[in-house]
Amino acid sequence: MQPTQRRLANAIRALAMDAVETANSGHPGMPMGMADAATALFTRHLKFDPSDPHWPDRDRFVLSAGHGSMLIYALLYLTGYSRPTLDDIRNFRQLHSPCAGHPENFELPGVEVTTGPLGQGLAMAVGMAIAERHLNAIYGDDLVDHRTYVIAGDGDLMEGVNHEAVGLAGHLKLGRLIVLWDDNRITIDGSTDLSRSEDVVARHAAAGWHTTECDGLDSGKVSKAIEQAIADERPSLIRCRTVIGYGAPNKQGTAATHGAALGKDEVEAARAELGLEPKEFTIPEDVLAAWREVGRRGALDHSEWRRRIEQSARKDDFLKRLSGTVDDNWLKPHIDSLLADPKPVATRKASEIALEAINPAVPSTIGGSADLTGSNNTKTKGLEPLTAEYYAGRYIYYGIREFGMAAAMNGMALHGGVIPYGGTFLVFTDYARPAIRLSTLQGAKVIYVMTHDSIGLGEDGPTHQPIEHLQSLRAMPGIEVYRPADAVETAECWALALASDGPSILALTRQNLAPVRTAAAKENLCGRGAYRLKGAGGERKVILIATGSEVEIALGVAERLEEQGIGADVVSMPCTERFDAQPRDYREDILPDVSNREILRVSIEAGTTFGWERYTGLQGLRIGIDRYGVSAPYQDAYEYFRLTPAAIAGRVLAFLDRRGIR
Ligand SMILES: Cc1ncc(C[n+]2csc(CCOP(=O)(O)OP(=O)(O)O)c2C)c(N)n1
Ligand SMILES: [Mg+2]
Repeated sequence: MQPTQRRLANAIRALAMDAVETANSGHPGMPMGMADAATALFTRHLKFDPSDPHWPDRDRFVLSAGHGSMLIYALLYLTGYSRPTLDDIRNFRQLHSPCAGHPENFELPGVEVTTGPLGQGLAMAVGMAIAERHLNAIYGDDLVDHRTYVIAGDGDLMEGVNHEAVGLAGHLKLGRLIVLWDDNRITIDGSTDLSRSEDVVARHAAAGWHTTECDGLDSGKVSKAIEQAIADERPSLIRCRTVIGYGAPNKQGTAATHGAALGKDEVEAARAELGLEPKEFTIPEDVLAAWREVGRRGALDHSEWRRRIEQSARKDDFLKRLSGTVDDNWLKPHIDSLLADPKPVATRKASEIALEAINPAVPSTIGGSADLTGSNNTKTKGLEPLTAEYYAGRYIYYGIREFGMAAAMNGMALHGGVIPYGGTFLVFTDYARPAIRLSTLQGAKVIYVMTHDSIGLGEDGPTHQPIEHLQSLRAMPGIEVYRPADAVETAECWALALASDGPSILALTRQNLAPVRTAAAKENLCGRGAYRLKGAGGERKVILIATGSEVEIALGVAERLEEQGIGADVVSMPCTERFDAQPRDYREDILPDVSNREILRVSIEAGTTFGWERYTGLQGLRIGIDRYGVSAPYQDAYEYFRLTPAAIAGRVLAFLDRRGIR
């Protein structure tokens, strides 16, 4: 006789309880409360094949309530993924166990996304559902036909990003997105009555979602609700009424089960209550066998898909696209055309011109903007909007949803087959920052097109003028921040971002910049992160290090210094992270020994000077802005902050005099 669904679910409860107890850390409540719902999903609906976790047409499962990580670890183990092993689970939350505190996409192939920061899993799932419909529109049902399932807690639905994600999903009618809400009415502080009185279901309905409710502790009822959700064309919210920590007789239904081990006595009591094996980490043979059988079932769908792709005329195209490799044959002709006709251009415009070459050559790009399309210059001529009526479109109007956009882009990138890029003002990376951080942690290939990158945006004033943003983004591990100085550098940076495995940020100007790169180069110079744009005429006394719009200014400063007989290099540094990764002799050549007091190093960037000591040395001079900006035409703002060639040259000369170098 087959074990009941409840016994299958109890295997999840047992593993969650034991792992948290052993680690004396973690969250047993959510996995225990949602075990039946997860069992319904995994045994009856989810399309997956543990023998090939990367099968492109698998359903995506996102545990948005990432604190309940033991739920997914238990499911992956039970259904027969090669990892985690039972030993991995025994080592839950310990150093080097893939069963990390929160699910990490880079630790276990069955974990699609990194979750834990509440709200973002669901918001990423929206991006996955967009990518699925987009690829379906291009390649058809034979190759792309899957769903995205989410388990979300009260916290996921309270976070602000949820409103952005739900609004976007409803607008785009993402019917392949199905969210199971763990409605246990408990969060860390206690009852949700403490902090929430909105009607969550009505809010989703108002956003164009299909909604339904069920007893989340009855897997048969959850399964029926999932069937209804599948049948409905809208995105679905299934309100699963559950009890947190279900099965722990004295603690269930309370916040005590949320984030701490149950304790020995309570675990024993739960074992008795649920009829579990007396020994920890022990799953009855018939239960494990039944779970493994569930895991094997997906092989059939998978082999049928394989047969279809083998017969498909689009096979090579599809697989190449999913591999993420990108042609860069657009780059050279594009740069040649820029060099043939040099003219002043804002780098945001240069980015658009580059995209005019990129988008036809790289069909996997999906552009977009958080309601600043005309300012971010993200939409090229050929791009049709991606809408509920036309998923094949390659441009998304995200609305004023920076965080939602960034999270959706993470989901798209992790889904695979698309390369998302999206724009807003650089200052509003603050609104998107938690998702940018998850791009870096997950290695998601997302390209952030962040325009209006300094006081150079002018009249919009201090609320819109980034000051600390560039340096704070550079401080984030795992992302390349590019600040190109002209159209050629912009094209080079785009090529680097497209070739990267991870996320990139392009910081681009609103104001026009004169071309600084006027001759063809043998290599992508921005690839070095920093390079000598102009060598000193006379004996080198000064190295001017500048980025983006300040490179042109640095050239003006150098001219004035040379007139005074002071040799000055100008180093353009579009990407500090790349420069730091260069071999030592290259770095030494560009920026010789910091302690060399005979050569003054000067950084010039229209933003905080914080951190530039790294390249100027403490003895160097750092030119920047260490306060908020001003509302004024940009030339006046530059004058006001003394970021002009004349003013900076004056400061450099005075500095040299003080140091006795001149
Ligand atoms: C953005 C964010 N803020 C705070 C936390 C810390 N945190 C983890 S779980 C949790 C409570 C979530 O409540 P709920 O989603 O209802 O989960 P349950 O207690 O029901 O398992 C909080 C505040 C977090 N992980 N992410
Ligand atoms: Mg809750």
